[in-house]
Amino acid sequence: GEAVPAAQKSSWTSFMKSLAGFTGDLSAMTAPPFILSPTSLTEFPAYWCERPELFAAIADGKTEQTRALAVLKWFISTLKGQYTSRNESMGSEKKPLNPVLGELFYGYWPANEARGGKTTLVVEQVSHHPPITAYRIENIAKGVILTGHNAQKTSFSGGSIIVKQVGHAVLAVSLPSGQTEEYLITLPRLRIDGLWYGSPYIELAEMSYIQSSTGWLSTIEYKGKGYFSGKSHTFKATLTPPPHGSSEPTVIEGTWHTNSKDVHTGAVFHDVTSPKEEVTVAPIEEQCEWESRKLWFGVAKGIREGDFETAATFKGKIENDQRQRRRDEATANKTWELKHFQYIESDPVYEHLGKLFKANPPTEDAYVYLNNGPPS
Ligand code: 0T9
Repeated sequence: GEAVPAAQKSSWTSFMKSLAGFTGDLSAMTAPPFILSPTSLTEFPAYWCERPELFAAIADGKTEQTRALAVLKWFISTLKGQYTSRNESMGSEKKPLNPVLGELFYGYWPANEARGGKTTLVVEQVSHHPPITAYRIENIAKGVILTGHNAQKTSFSGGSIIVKQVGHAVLAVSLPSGQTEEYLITLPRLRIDGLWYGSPYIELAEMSYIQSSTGWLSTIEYKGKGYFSGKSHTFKATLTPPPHGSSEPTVIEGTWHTNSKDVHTGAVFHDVTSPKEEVTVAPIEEQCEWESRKLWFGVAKGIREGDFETAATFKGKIENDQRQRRRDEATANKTWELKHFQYIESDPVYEHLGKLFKANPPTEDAYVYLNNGPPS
């Protein structure tokens, strides 16, 4: 294919061959230099809040229904960033840096009223093998909080990588009444296509759900080219009222990377054609050793400048350091301690809200936030 540099053609072909029949941890596989991204997966949770005004606006909904719609609108509006932004910034999907255990990513969105006020982000790599990333996003003034974790199960089929996302997120809104409303968010399946040409891109498939503690449920169905609209990145979302109520469902249709409409009224629902606001991060000099951009600095610089030897040298150092730490822990009969999260085997919110829409699996583990992020 054209996207593969001539000198890396054979290494891309062998990478593709090793993908066939592959199941397990894709992130640990060595890939040819042209497909490497200088960004670590610990940065990805920032995609949840690149339109922080939509996140904040959830608190302004006057009814259970309007808040459920605001959650759906915010969620749909994150998809463009989550799943197409590497294509926009780097020409195709790329292989992110595989975070080390304990890697951190701190960021915030400034206290700008037009963007909903100050919002903060805390991310921690809570497992290396398999990779699991936990995150917390808070707009304290608005009382809107998102807590979640992400892992992936990957397989290869029909020339595409199929990614099942493992993990979930819980969005909590504190209401003026003193009550807290919760939303359980599940994640869509991904297909990574375009691999043979060396220009991978993501399409979303199947369904994801947003179940509110009020009973309102959003069911989001994803289709790509050749399905019901023939267009890429198509979705249909249905917000269903709680059973036994008198409200009507709302149906939204559109493409998640552009805009969508309420099918009955024709009103615009979401529109992500306006500029987003990327997360603000402290300058590297002020970061601690575990913060992603500081930790990966040498590797990222090498990748950006096409100096893959330097990138590999720095990567080797990070990996050796990690191996040594694991050996030391084994000798001392200790395990790595998480900094901002505590593991729980079953998330009570998932268990409770998952029942309402028969979530599969019926229970999931989670990482509880310890409320000890950096001062903001
Ligand atoms: C959570 C997101 C996730 C992480 C990435 C599959 C993937 C790692 C996980 C699911 C975010 O909220 C959303 C977006 C992109 C997902 C990544 C895309 C991707 O390719 C990687 C995997 C591990 C690879 O690097 C595959 C090899 C590569 C050669 C294909 C580009």
